[in-house]
Amino acid sequence: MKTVRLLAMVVALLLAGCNGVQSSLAPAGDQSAAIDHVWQIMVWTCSTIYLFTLGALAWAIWRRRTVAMREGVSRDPLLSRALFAWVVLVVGLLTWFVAVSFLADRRLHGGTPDLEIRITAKQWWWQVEYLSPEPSQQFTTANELRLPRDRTARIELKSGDVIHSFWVPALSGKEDLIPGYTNAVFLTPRRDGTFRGQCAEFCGLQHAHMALDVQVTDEATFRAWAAKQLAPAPSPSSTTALRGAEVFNRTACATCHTVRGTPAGGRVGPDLTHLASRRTLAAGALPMERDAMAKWLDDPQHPKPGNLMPAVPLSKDDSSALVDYLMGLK
Ligand code: HEC
Ligand SMILES: [Cu+2]
Repeated sequence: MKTVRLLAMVVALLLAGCNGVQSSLAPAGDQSAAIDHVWQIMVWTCSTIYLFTLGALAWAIWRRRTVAMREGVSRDPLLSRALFAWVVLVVGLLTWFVAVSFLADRRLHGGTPDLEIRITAKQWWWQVEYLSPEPSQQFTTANELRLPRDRTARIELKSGDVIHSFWVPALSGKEDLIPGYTNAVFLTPRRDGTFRGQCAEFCGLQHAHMALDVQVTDEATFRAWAAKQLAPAPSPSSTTALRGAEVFNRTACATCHTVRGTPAGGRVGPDLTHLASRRTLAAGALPMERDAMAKWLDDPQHPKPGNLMPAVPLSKDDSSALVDYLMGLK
């Protein structure tokens, strides 16, 4: 009974790994589907061969016990023919695997893009720029990637410091972001949803807290979002928020962060123009909530030790006003 329950748990865990927001086994786009296709072919072929080989081994052991012991080593010509056929089969399968992966690889980088995005990985967050031939149509955000369904996005990948790796398992395979070099991935999502991306190359202390929130929606929703992102930051809507804005611009915040439409133009940390429209704080380390924001400002080194934002000493009132201001940056 115990064994059965244990087995059931193992199977449940395995199946759980096949779904969810960060699984390459639940492909939500053309590129991940191409990779999944190769994976399915390989895993099923190899499993079949493995079982077949084990079966043959068991049969050989059984025969050795019963027949061969009595008759001595078999010189059956069928044996060498069978061996030859086996070699041909193995070489044939390997060649097929090579062809299948080659074709899948070509599918990963094809297509004419409908939109161009540049992602720059930094220790330990993602800068996301939506590019356009029209400079007035470009905007920058951070730690989230929104994509329209059934459109192909070409994503230029750069690094601001060390090597990182861009990986949204539900949409595509890994691609490194290398200092001084530009890589690219194509993403063609086919299913609405929220997916999780994760830096997949150890890049320092907070490598694990370097997540990317990916949201795929229909094109109209995407366009509405992009239009809002393009706009400058909303003006503070209360007196405390106004005071928060003043604190932000008076202290070190403004030297590291940009809030478009205000004097703050720093480029060290994430663009905060529409910060509160994101779902997480600090690359997935915290939820986008008032309390979490207060905690982050009070001591950024506590939830994300080693990250490159220092604690800025503020009075209690200034700090709470600052939270008001930031939570209003929708
Ligand atoms: C020395 C530069 C620096 C200063 C000064 C600084 N920050 Fe940051 N800030 C960063 C960096 C770098 C990050 C990204 C940290 C990470 O996620 O690893 C960040 C992240 C953030 C985030 C999370 C952004 C997101 O997209 O989730 C907020 C909010 C924030 N800072 C607000 C502030 C405020 C408010 C101040 C002033 C009290 C401030 N910062 C001062 C560098 C700075
Ligand atoms: Cu990284």
